[in-house]
Amino acid sequence: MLEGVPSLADTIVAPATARGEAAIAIVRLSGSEAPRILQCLAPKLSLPVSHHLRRATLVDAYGKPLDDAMVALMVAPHSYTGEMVVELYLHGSPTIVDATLTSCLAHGARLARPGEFTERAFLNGRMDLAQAEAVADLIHARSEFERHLAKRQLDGELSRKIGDICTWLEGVLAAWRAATDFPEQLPDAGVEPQHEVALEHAALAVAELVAQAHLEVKRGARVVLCGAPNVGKSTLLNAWVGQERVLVDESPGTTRDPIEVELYDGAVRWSLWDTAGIHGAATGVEARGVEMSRARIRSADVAIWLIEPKRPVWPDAEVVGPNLWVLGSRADLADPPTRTALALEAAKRGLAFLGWVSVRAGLGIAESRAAIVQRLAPKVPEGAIVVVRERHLQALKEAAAQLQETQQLLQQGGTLDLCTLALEASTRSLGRILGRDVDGAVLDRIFSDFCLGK
Ligand SMILES: Nc1nc2c(ncn2[C@@H]2O[C@H](COP(=O)(O)OP(=O)(O)O)[C@@H](O)[C@H]2O)c(=O)[nH]1
Ligand SMILES: [Mg+2]
Repeated sequence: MLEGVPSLADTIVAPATARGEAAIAIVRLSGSEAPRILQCLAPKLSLPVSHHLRRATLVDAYGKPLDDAMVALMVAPHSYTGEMVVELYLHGSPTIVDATLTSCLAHGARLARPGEFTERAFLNGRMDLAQAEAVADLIHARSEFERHLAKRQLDGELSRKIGDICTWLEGVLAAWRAATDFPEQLPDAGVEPQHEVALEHAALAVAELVAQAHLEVKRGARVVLCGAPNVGKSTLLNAWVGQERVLVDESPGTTRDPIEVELYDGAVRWSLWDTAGIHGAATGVEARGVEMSRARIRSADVAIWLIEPKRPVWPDAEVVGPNLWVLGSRADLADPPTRTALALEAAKRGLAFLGWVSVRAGLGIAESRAAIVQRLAPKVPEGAIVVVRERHLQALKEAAAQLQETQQLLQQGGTLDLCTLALEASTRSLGRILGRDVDGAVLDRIFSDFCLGK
């Protein structure tokens, strides 16, 4: 075996709980040597029955008492990784965890890489790649919606859908291959109406998955607060966040660098950027701030342009677009007719108007935030399968294009060979979502995103 290359034959160990003082800390071992290492750690303990908790006195690498712990053995293949797994439930002290790890290493275990337990679960067929990714999504979920989607993906909802589509396509492929391989035995074989139906079904199912992709669920929608200087952008950001995150001042040009905060509202994760006020007369470092604001607006999912009633500055043509919404700020400075007139003016300019807010008077702060969140919330039909990963969306788009190519070839009377090639490509693209024929570098990238011990 190559030096330094991690091997599936190794027994791996890692803390399964976050580092720090806690009620308990869990250390997990996986691999064929796990039961033996458990016996080294707990010499007085007879080997436990699988999936039963036992109390045990653990000893360190020198045989000295280490901790009074609970331990469990999960006999292969009925474990997370599909291998022999041992879990040690220790008193939650980092020093106990360290001594336990040292002892495991002394008895032949190797420290796991991030995500290596889940990678083994995948390699041992305990879950497919989409499910393994869902494990990471579940752990990183910040909103109830994300958690819900990750759980459904972990339960195999997306995998079953992809598996079904692959099965339809493989049925067609099998018939086409037989017809090309044995033309003399199957003289009439070739493209049959049911094949075209299957392809159409598959194309529709893939298109539906693409249409229901919501990558912003995972990364959060990027929202930018923008407008002229001194309209109350920074004040509003602080009010929404509930603490003084950015500087506010009555002199214009206080905010220069874009500043980001992360917000969570039920199903919606969003990041909010404060930006430098946009105006034509900026020079020097301020002008650079203005350019950064414009760049932020271009890359944002949504831009909220604040206008204030005393000197309303409307967004210029460079920033206006479907993702720019207008919010009235410093509402306390205007009477209701002025506010109504400005709201009408926004409508006349074809701008989506969210309402009025005054941080000073404490008006509309929660409401304006709620209005934004409501518009950001993914519109997902009940029960729809939602794709949240770029990797999945990419593979689905490729599969859709290859399916379309197959259908076009059929219509244009292309040879069965060519149709088969295009259809095979499509099936491979879909299979990659489940981890079929995925190369090691891609796996490394996926699993290195995991935390240690998962
Ligand atoms: N009257 C009034 N003044 C406000 C309100 N919000 C902010 N201001 C003031 O407007 C000035 C500019 O605020 P700031 O948040 O720094 O604006 P920015 O330049 O757009 O970020 C400050 O003096 C704030 O105190 C408000 O709701 N009403
Ligand atoms: Mg500011």
